[in-house]
Amino acid sequence: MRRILAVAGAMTALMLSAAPTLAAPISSTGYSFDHHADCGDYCYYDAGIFTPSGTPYVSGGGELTDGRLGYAGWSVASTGPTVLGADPWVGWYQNPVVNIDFTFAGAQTFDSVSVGTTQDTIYDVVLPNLRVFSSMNGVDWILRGGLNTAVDGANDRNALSTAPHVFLTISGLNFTAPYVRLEVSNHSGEPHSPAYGRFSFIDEVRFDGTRSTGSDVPEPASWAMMLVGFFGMGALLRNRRRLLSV
Ligand SMILES: [Ca+2]
Ligand SMILES: [Ca+2]
Repeated sequence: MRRILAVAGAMTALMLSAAPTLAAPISSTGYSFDHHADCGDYCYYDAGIFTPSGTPYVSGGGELTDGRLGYAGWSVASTGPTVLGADPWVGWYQNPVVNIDFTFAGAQTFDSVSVGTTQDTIYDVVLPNLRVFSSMNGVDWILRGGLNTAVDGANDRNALSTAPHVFLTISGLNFTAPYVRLEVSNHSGEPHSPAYGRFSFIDEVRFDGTRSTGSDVPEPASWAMMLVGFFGMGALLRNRRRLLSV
């Protein structure tokens, strides 16, 4: 009987190790922010699609999660015809603090948030400050982490550079929620040129953590292990019966 219990215990351990979670990038189901098409003069809309040269941007949204990146030089078009090279970027300066609220398919466990951004000069496009909040209902928000960037000319990249830009990563988050807010703050309190504020430019927001598969039903591999376990127990019982009959 002790051996049967041992087999059952091993099965349980295997089932637990096959829990329906996966360490991976986490995709949002959508996001919203109030200034996606209202970012002031020299606005770099969240167009979501390329627009042919000479036509206005279309406010379609989606650029922050489309996997398409700009270059370190924001003025370089990534591919295709664009009104401005900055097309892959979402940017603004007349709104010093912008909240971007992401929605997920149920509560997910987040480890880090990474934000693609760039800087040309400290009086123009500047690396933003970031904060991450979570919410269970999309209304009440809890601060989970953040980082302040130095306003430093050492971060400058040529506006025509085709090198990769930086990702600012807020790590060690470890919270579980269906809503995540990214607050982007553009150093507006710092001295800046009177003609332009300091722009914040973002081209992509990435989330990493432990993604729920959204199901408690055992996966095929788990079923296979259970069957192996049952057959193993059956074999043990048959052996016991044979021993008892002898
Ligand atoms: Ca993008
Ligand atoms: Ca854009």
